[in-house]
Amino acid sequence: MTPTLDLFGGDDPAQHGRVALGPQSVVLRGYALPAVEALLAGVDAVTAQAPFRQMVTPGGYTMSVALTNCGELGWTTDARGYRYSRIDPQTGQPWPAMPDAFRQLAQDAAREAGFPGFSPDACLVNRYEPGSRLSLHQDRNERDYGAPIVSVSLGMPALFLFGGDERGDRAARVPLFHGDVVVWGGVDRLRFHGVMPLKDLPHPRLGSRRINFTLRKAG
Ligand code: MD3
Ligand code: FE
Repeated sequence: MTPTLDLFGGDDPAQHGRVALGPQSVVLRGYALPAVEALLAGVDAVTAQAPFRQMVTPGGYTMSVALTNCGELGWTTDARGYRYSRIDPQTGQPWPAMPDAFRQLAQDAAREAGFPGFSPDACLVNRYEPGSRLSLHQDRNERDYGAPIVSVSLGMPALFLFGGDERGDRAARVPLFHGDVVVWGGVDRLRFHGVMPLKDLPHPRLGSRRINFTLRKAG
């Protein structure tokens, strides 16, 4: 009997819609779907303690994306620069604990992508509304570029821009949908990336919002 070419991973749900973006970055389509309600409960618990807010860049622009953090370390920006901090500058309190559902999903996805033993200490939660965008940037505020970054997309779809190691490199456009998880590491860790202005395509569960959270080893 001739085996069928296993283009789509057959019956293994872990292989469902796996799209390579680079040598060491992969989209796991719908990987977060079974955990969505637990993840949204986590977002609500975090934002009850540390509300979404729009921060100002060192260049003086107010970001169109609103953000908050959970975990030991949180990413912030102000007129003095970008950095990770243990204290939320808005509340003066430590950032809320990282929900177990976030940590577990990130660990599983990282292992799936070839990064076993991922133990994040920081989670940046971004909230997009129609028109919100993120211009091309690198994530360079983490101490150790050896650890991957795991990103989880919920709500409205976004067109993600995935560039190269230099700002001017041509960027691929990759749609990211509700429930998609992306893992970025190794040689892809410092690639420029961004998000195109969001269209208003209301999502049945989240309305005119997109939530993206990224789990990182920052310290
Ligand atoms: C590629 N967030 O928070 S997640 C960010 O959809 C950020 O909110 C975007 O970029 C968002 O910094 C994209 C995907 C992502 C995160 C980190 C990366 C892609 C990455 C680091 C290196 C290369
Ligand atoms: Fe980024």
